[in-house]
Amino acid sequence: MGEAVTYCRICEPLCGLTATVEDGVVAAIRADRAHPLSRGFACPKGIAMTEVQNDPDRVVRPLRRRADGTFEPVTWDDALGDIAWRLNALRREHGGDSIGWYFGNPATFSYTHPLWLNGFMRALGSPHLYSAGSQDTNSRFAASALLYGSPHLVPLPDIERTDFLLMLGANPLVSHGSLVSAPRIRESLKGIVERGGRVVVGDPRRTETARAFEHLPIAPDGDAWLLLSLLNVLFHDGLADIDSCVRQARGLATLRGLVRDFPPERTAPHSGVAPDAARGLAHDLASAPHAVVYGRTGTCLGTHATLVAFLIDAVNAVTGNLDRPGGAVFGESPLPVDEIVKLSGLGTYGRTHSRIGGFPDVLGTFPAGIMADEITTPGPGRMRALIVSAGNPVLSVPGATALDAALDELDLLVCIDLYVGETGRKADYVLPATTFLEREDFPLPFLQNHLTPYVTWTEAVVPPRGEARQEWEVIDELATRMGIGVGAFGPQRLAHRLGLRPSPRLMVDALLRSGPRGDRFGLRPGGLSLRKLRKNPHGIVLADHQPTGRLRRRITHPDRRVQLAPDEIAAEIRRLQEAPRAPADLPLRLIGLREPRSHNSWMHNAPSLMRARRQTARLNPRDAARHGLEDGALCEITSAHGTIRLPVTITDEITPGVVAVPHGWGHEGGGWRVANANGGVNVNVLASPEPDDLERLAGMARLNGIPVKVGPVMRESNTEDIGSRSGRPVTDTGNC
Ligand SMILES: Nc1nc2c(c(=O)[nH]1)N[C@H]1C(S)=C(S)[C@@H](COP(=O)(O)OP(=O)(O)OC[C@H]3O[C@@H](n4cnc5c(=O)[nH]c(N)nc54)[C@H](O)[C@@H]3O)O[C@H]1N2
Ligand SMILES: Nc1nc2c(c(=O)[nH]1)N[C@H]1C(S)=C(S)[C@@H](COP(=O)(O)OP(=O)(O)OC[C@H]3O[C@@H](n4cnc5c(=O)[nH]c(N)nc54)[C@H](O)[C@@H]3O)O[C@H]1N2
Ligand code: SF4
Ligand SMILES: [Mo]
Repeated sequence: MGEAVTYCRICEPLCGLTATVEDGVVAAIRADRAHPLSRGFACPKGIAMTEVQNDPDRVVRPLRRRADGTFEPVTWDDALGDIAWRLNALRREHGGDSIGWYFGNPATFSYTHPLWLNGFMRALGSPHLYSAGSQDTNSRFAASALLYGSPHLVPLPDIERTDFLLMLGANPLVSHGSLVSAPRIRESLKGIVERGGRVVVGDPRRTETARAFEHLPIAPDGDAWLLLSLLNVLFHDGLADIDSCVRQARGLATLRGLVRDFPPERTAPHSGVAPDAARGLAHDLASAPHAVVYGRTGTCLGTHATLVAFLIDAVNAVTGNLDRPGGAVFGESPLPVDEIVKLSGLGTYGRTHSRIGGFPDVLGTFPAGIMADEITTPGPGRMRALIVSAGNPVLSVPGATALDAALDELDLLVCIDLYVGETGRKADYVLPATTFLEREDFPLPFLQNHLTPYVTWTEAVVPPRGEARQEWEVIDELATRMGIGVGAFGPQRLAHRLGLRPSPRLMVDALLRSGPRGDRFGLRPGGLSLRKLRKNPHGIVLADHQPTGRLRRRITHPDRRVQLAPDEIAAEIRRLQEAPRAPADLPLRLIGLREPRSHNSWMHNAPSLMRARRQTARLNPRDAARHGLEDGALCEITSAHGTIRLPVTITDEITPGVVAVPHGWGHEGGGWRVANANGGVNVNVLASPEPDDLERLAGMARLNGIPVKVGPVMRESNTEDIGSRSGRPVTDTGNC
């Protein structure tokens, strides 16, 4: 029996874990008390990773789908041989751009997986790269590209030093923080109040976080209006930090003009925030010694997500809080990230546009919401094969019904996953991936998100179960069989084709050593190297806080100034005002919510997380009464695109006019038996499958603020039950 120190890769704080290993098997996971940041904290999901690791339902051998829909085990050699042959046949006949890849959220927690798949797609010359980003953060990256020239320059809320945090559409007491890595974030937030400061939580639901601090109820999709009104008041009442803006930015006068027509009286009907409250908020933000606005998924999944992300930074800039301690700070990585992004050409926004819908790429990816149309629309560049790694788009993207159907039209679907899930059950092959406990790792994309600069390295805790392989190994082998070179850089691809393969860990070592804190290969003793990280298994804290005052050097616009009034944003503000009203027969707005014991769609097979739980729709008492619903009754929720049925939970935590339903439920994957048995429905059948309904600037899925109606289920019939269970639209719904 032994103990291995590692870190959790389920969500962004990356808490330290200690695994007890018996005979090469993980027997238990505990929080790592010696981790300098998480200091003995781990949530139930992290602990339950033991159950995922040892799950009898896990895929541990390559599987091939038989004609009857069941799966049979095959060898890696057979699977990869056939996949390579079929992909090459498609390339010959239709070109490399007939092959697509969707990578899901867990992919970004591996230091190798995203790099290798990017290299593979580049080698194919295919633009069909999709990710969970268009359901998550791409609006943030697009806004950063407009503001700073670099999509990867994402500001962090400096919650350790701020006096006033306005948090929009985030629930860190459940999510544990996103686009900011801060283990023990609850304590950090409490610290603001203990210092005499305030935390205001703008959310349509009185969430766990809102309850712990001050709740500002806001209308779904109302954030752009609220932020425009805050800017309006800041300018109108002479609260703008003009000196700071003049030093840092350009376009201030234009921005001022753009927000002139948005006094709080005008925005209140849209934002749901009373004029006095909006005014007070603007004054409080301006007068706090250090203040910051931070927005997360609740602000990213609406109609104007990029505009909202942009306005958040604009408020931070105009109050003089951008790139300041206690404001919005730009994290630095111990790797030369800016240089890597520049050299690899990975930091793109709008360099190419999608075949369907003409959407700009964000970091080389197109919106996942167009995948169904890319598969079904004939013509050059039609997507005919799709590889899905660490993703479950059938449950996670908008217009789930359309995607589910479109997958049947593919010539080849391959999933690299831990389970046969709802997407995998449609696949020709499901290839077994290692869990994070079975791979070495380095928190590459999160290094600059740590509020307390920190770096770590972990070795694999146990060997892969069965025949599971790491994604990069699968990609490498597939590329070799296809006769293409893998690599983000041209020379790397050439080297790969010539059989030269520096190991990923060698790559990390070289980047660390040559990075800003590196040992420069011995020239700077005590500097970072992989060897040093391996000697410090709990990781190394690099500084107390992220540095500030260096933004100018990192902005890549030619004038090195924050652009406060790009044309795209002016156009988006016009579109906001022209947005059509929701149909009168769909009077409620649907939003999502995350639960402490779920993780998107993939932890529902862990028995300890599923005890006494079911998916319900949360509704305000007023709306429940109005629509004839009692607590626990089955209700029907209908949008313009589909219908689902769920039991109702009546709670005054929901703002009137809003329904909240968690996503990630509705399992009917071939493999996960516990998940399948727990019922629930796929809420994303209610979201629009139409590319025209995606947000314009980043192709963001509109998963929050969907117009719906709610009513009791009056009549039962078997077909309708199957429809709701599988998340397919129920056709006969005439009882709402
Ligand atoms: N309505 C609504 N929809 C949403 C959201 C919402 O708030 N509301 N949120 C969106 C967000 S933020 C996200 S990130 C997406 C997530 O969307 P996806 O990433 O598409 O879906 P997940 O449910 O995270 O599925 C992850 C898959 O990866 C597998 N997996 C886990 N670990 C590994 C690994 O190490 N390697 C491999 N190869 N596979 C692994 C799991 O078994 C699972 O099948 O959902 C989005 N969808
Ligand atoms: N337990 C758990 N933790 C997770 C996950 C999980 O599934 N479960 N998923 C992980 C992932 S992939 C991500 S991306 C992060 C997300 O991290 P967060 O964004 O912090 O988490 P959410 O709970 O989605 O918070 C979004 C909030 O926005 C609110 N909201 C909805 N619509 C609007 C709106 O129009 N305006 C405003 N202002 N608010 C709105 C919702 O009520 C919700 O409280 O969480 C991560 N952590
Ligand atoms: S909070 Fe996230 S990173 Fe920490 S233990 Fe839980 S799942 Fe893992
Ligand atoms: Mo996410």
